[in-house]
Amino acid sequence: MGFLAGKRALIVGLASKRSIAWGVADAMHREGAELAFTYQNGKLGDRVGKLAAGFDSGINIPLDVSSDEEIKNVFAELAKTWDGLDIIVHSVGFAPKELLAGRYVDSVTREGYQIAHDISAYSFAALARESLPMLRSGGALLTMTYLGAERSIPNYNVMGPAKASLEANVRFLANDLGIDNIRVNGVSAGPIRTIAASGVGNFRKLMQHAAAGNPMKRNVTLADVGNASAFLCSDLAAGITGEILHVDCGYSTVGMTFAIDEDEEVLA
Ligand code: NAD
Ligand code: 0WE
Repeated sequence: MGFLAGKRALIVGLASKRSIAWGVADAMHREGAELAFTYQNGKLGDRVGKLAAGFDSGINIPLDVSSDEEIKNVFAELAKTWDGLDIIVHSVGFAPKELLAGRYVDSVTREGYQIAHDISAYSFAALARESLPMLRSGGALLTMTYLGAERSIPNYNVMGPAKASLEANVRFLANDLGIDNIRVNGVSAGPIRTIAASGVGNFRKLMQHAAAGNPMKRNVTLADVGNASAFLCSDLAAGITGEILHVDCGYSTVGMTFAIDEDEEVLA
């Protein structure tokens, strides 16, 4: 029996087979969780529906997290088939494309700042609030974050402050919901080539830099992130809340790296 047997999970942020949400759904499905999905818009509805079917799920609900009504509606819809919910995976992030280029100081605007924080950070708190009536004891909320929350990363720009806000949301929600035996955590993933990443210039170079600069000399995989996420949402992690778990092949733990094969006498 899988370590998520008997758990019901809502997955928010599935767009393709390359989505981090797909890696999480795959690991959770393998470990015996029952899954439900949301899709951002009509264009994605059919695609997400087919992916959901691949995970033995017939639940696929529209959700644009910029809409209060749609956030409320998700749980009204879910309550028609499920009498309770154990897990929410929030795997959503967005900033207007123009803000993810050039210098932060030049690109940031009031409207772009608001959109990035609304979609990428507030939406996690809003989902938590609206899900409370159906969330069961032993449940867990999980979100996906990135090192740009903690350190400046070229071009990540306004998403850095948005992820910092998201990570603070993890800690504040964890404090509120702990008494109800509901845990709240984040996974800080290393770079993965997803749809969100493919819109970013020079992402290949960033991936190479990340692999060369971490102890394992490789990039993280959807399975790496999915397995850690499944663990955090399971009873195996019953004592872990308010935490950001780095799944980045150790990139964030090193202070300096030397290139392999070069400068042999320095390494020796
Ligand atoms: P993705 O494009 O597959 O997923 C992003 C999802 O966000 C999509 O499903 C999209 O529909 C959804 N979304 C965007 N705006 C929305 C809105 N208004 N309402 C509802 N949904 C909306 O890309 P991904 O890389 O899997 O991104 C998932 C999460 O992982 C994001 O929070 C991202 O910041 C985070 N993350 C990604 C990486 C990476 O390198 N890919 C690394 C660390 C963290
Ligand atoms: O969080 C992300 C991606 C976030 C993202 C991506 C896009 C592209 C398309 C948010 N909004 C948009 N808006 C769009 O219009 N990551 C962690 C992946 C990522 O994005 C970067 C990175 C990394 C890593 C952007 C610049 C530098 C590094």
